[in-house]
Amino acid sequence: MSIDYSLYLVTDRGILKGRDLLQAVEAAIKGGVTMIQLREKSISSLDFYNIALKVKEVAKVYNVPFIINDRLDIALAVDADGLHIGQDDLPLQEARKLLGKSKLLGYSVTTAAEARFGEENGADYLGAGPVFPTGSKDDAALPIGVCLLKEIKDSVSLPVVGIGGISLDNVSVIRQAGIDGISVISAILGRNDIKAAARFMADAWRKP
Ligand code: TZP
Ligand code: MG
Repeated sequence: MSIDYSLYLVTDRGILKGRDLLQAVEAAIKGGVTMIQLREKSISSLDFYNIALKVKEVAKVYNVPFIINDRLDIALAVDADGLHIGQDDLPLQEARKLLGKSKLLGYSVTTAAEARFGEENGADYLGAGPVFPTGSKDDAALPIGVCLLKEIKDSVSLPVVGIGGISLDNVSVIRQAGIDGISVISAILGRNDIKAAARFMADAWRKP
C-alpha cells in the first residue's frame, strides 16, 4: 500500500463536544484527510474496540489507512492498518514483533536521536512534535519548532509527519522542514465545519 501522509487526522472525542465521531471522521475524509488515527485515552478496552470497528469501516469506504494509537491489542483485534506508539508505550521492537511486518508502525519522536532509533528498530514513519504549543495533549513535551523538525527529517529516510499546534496559520512555515505531512486534531475536529476545515488544510499543504 502506498501511503499518503500529507493530512493525517488524529481523533479526540473531547474536542467534538458531543458531535458524532463517525460523522466527523467521514467529513474530514471528504475534506481531504489522507490518514486516520483513533486516539482514545480514557475509555474501557471494550468501548475502544467497538469504536475502532466502526471508524475502521468508515476509513475502509474511502480507502484511507486506519491506525490505532497506543494499543497494540486493539490494533490486532480490529485488524487495523497499523499502530502508532510513543516513547512511553511498548518498546518499538516488541511492538514490531507482535504487529507483524505487514502493518504500519508509527513512532512519536522529539529528537533526531529518537528518530534514528525509530528508523533502526522497526518504525515505518515518525510523528515529530509537538512542533508548536498545543492544548490537545495533556503531557505534551516542549515544542520543538520548525528547525528541529527539519533536523529530525534530515536525520532519517523514513516519512516524517509534524504534529502539535498545526493550523492554517503555520502550514506554510512547517512545509519548509521538508516533511511528508501534517498531523492535526484541533485545526480540523475543533472547527464547526469539519469538511471545510480539512479542505482548507489540504489546500494549504499543497500550495507551492
Ligand atoms: N502528539 C503530539 S502533539 C499532539 C499529539 C497527539 C496533539 C496535537 O493536537 P493539535 O490540536 O493538532 O495541536
Ligand atoms: Mg502513546
